[in-house]
Amino acid sequence: MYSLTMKRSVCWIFSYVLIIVQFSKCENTRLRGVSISKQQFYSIDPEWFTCIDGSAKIPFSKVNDDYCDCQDSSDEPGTPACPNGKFHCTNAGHIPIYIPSSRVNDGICDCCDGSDEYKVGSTKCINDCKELGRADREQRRKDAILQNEGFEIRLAYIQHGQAKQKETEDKLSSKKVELAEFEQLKEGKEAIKLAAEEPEKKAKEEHENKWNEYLEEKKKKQEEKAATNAFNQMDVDGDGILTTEEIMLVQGFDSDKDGAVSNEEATKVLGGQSQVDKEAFVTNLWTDGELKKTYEEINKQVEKKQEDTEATDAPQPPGIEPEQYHEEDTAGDISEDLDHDDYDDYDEDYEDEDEHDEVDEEEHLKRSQAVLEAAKRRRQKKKQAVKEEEEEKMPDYNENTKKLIEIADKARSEFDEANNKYTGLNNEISALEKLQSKDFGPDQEFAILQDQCFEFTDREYTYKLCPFEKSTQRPKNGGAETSLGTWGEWDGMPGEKYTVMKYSRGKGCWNGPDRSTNVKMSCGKENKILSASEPEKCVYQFEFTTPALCTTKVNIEEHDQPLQHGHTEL
Ligand code: MAN
Repeated sequence: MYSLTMKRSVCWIFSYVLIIVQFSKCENTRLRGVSISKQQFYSIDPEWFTCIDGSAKIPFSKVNDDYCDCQDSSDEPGTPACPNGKFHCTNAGHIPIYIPSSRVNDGICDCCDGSDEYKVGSTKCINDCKELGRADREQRRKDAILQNEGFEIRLAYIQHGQAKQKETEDKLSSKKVELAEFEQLKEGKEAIKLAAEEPEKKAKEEHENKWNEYLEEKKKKQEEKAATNAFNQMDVDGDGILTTEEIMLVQGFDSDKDGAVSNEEATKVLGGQSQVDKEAFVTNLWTDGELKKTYEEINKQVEKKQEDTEATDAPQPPGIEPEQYHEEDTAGDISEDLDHDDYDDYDEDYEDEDEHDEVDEEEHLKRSQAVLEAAKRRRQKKKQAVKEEEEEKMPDYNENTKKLIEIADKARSEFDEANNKYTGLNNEISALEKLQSKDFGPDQEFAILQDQCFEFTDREYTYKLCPFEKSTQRPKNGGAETSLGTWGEWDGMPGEKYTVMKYSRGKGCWNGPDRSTNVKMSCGKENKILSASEPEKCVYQFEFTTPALCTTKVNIEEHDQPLQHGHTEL
């Protein structure tokens, strides 16, 4: 038993030594600057070498003799002799690479094993491939762990996204059912509303018509009153007949402004007649012709004159002499402004010149003031009365109409409520449909990013990305946000569609395009903006990592192994 084990061990050791010897031999015979995979071209004939492209056949001694013979540079893999030559660094323990053969023996260490600087007396390079390889493997291991963590997160994202998608679908179909129900309800409420509004409208119209009739009647009466007053005012002899002679006394009818009212002018005022009675005046002349307008104009002027007179503190008899007024004159228009009371006072004061002389100046002034103030008060009172009359409000509706309004109000508010709910539901459906139309990736893995925003701040700006919504920029030290685009589409190369997001139609750039953003996405354990830049004016680029793109699970053990020769050959 013992001897058998011993024998086996000796055999193993022997084989191992043999392998090492063989490998060393192989390494020893490997030509400088040639990779294992290309070694075969140099081992065919020990005497002759055929250029790899077949362009020439040269004695083997001319290989690596620092003179370029082959067009494809294959005779000088280990020297800088050929212009396009490539030198292979074995870099045992790390990653083998090719370097341009011009870098061989140039005094700079390019290969981590130092094999590119072999000339005697040239730079001494240290071989740090093992350390670099170890660090590289460590880094790759870490990356792989992160990628695997990202992969697990991605699975959770997929679950979340698919659940969300289902939730949206379910919500949408139940909202649609609800909408159909509400549509019916809304239509029912609308019919009730219309039915209730019909009698309400009728009753209100009836009430309002009555009110308007009343107003019209009132207006008519006012007009008649104004006409009667005007008539009485001008009918100075009070005989109930207005003659051209009487009209000629009213200065305001002097239409050609020649200083006197002519017979023609007066006749025209009376509608071509020489006289009219009160009834004809009130019912026809006043309302038909220009008379009313002219008369009102005269009144205005009188009123203005009166005010001017008050302002200069000197009561003057206006356009028509006080004695011309008839007793019947009671309200409105000229008569109001030229109120008898004023003129009674005025007359009393001025009746007897001698007496007047005796009135002391101060007393006279006081009386004048009192007259003016009384007139002013009366005018204000009149204006107030007119205003109140104009503002007379329509009386409340009767009880029956009020009841109908109440019923219609209730029907309206119930319809409004149903209608608002219907509109609200419609909006919810539109929002859900919009959400559903967004492409959250083949497995819904990007859905998680919706409703989240990410920021990145550089020297000048804070950039914000709200995936599937918008991209913005705002000055770091405060100021308004500028749109760098709203969600457009996935814009990756064919086969990599989901690696670039495009946001377009942002704020217009002065002398440039509308701002837009491309988001380059890659696998990472976190959702994060790594960088933001503006490679072209108003075209922005973000680098963004997300677990949603960690699509493969890596075998961590593989990362502990040095990379195989040829793995990264150029
Ligand atoms: C702002 C920013 C910049 C942009 C210029 C273009 O300053 O949006 O990113 O380059 O406008 O005028």
